[in-house]
Amino acid sequence: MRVLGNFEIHTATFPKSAAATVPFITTQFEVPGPDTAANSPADCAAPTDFQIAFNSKALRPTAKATLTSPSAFRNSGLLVWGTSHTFVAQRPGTYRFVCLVHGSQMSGIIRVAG
Ligand SMILES: [Cu+2]
Repeated sequence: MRVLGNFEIHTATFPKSAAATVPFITTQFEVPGPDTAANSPADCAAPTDFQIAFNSKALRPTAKATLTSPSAFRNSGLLVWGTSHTFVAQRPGTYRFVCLVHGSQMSGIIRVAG
């Protein structure tokens, strides 16, 4: 399965449930070292240190692009115009994927026959 970038940004991410566990955008409080989670500027000692950031787990492709289990996390990373990502199905099953940018409304199913 090859997914192509187009005029918007997308990801192709397995499984579909990743839409609930891997946010595309995260919010945080800038501190020395790893930043800490914050829901709003009010959570920060200095409100100007509140940040909205892209989640690197959503942006980067996974090292493996093989579909071996419907529950295994596989991610194309960010797809933009002119880019593509290829997944290789290695085991039969029903694989549900989602776009982490657009959420569960942008999803699909691949059925791999045995
Ligand atoms: Cu999308």
